[in-house]
Amino acid sequence: MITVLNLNASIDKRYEIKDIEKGKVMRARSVENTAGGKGIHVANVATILGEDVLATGFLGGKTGEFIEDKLKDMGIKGDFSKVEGSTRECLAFITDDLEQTEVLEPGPCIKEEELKEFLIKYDDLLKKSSIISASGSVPKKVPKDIYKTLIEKARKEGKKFLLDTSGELLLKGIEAKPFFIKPNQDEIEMITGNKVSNEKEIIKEIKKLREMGIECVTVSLGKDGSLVGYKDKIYKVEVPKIKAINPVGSGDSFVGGFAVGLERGYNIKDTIALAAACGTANAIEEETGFLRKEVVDEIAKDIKISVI
Ligand code: TA6
Repeated sequence: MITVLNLNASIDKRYEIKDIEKGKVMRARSVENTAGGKGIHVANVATILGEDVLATGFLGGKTGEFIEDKLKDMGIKGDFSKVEGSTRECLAFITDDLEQTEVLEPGPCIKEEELKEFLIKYDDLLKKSSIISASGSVPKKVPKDIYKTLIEKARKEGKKFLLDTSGELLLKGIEAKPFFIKPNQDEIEMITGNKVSNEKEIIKEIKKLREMGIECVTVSLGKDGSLVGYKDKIYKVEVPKIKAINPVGSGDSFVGGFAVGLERGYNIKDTIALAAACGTANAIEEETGFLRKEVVDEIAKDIKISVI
């Protein structure tokens, strides 16, 4: 089973609006509410691909109930710790120029007992899981070394841990050497202190991260694919050209595909190909963190992976 951690779930509210002007009243043309948080996108993709997936984290209030209902509609199994605070909402404004402006709420305050309860649940889920995937931010009062703690626990159980987060959560998390990370160029700079502006520099930093004990380091190059460091090799992944409609959630879809590849025991090349196909398939859908299995299969045929 793949266990997906989404500690800071959210109702993602997507507004269609003409334009955004500071200090003005603006009326949205439409609003769409979906279950979000990066982990929920990961869980959705892995579920669509047919794997046994369980999503966990904290949920509270009416917003938490909304997410539970949505997960049921999406066919995603969930086992969340109930908290007193309310699950957050994240707002995305799509303006007529097709730019997306986001406002992400911080999330509820998690009490000490609530965190303890979650950790007990996690220990239990670890035993039943083969892979753990964690994405995104954490709610208020959750310690910044939470992912480090969760990775150490997974390591003791011999379970692979995929970590896709940012800032201090990532910095502390990598101290526990997760199996997989997916930093962007700014995050690489934050971790290694070195600016990267071209492929050669990215490869150099991927190698450093590998030497730190992280088995697989993936860096997205956007529409140009990605670079993946695994064992002593660097793979260049090229994806077919597509007409992107909504690339938000493509990183999460990549993680979902990667988790599925690992779960199925694919070799690294096939795992990367599935991940890249999922990231690309998400970008041609309007819905964030969604894809179609048949589209993934088609795109996978055109993914090119070379060792450089
Ligand atoms: O970028 C959009 C998104 O994936 C939304 O689903 C929203 O919930 C947000 O990211 C969450 O990101 P965070 O890092 O705050 O957990």
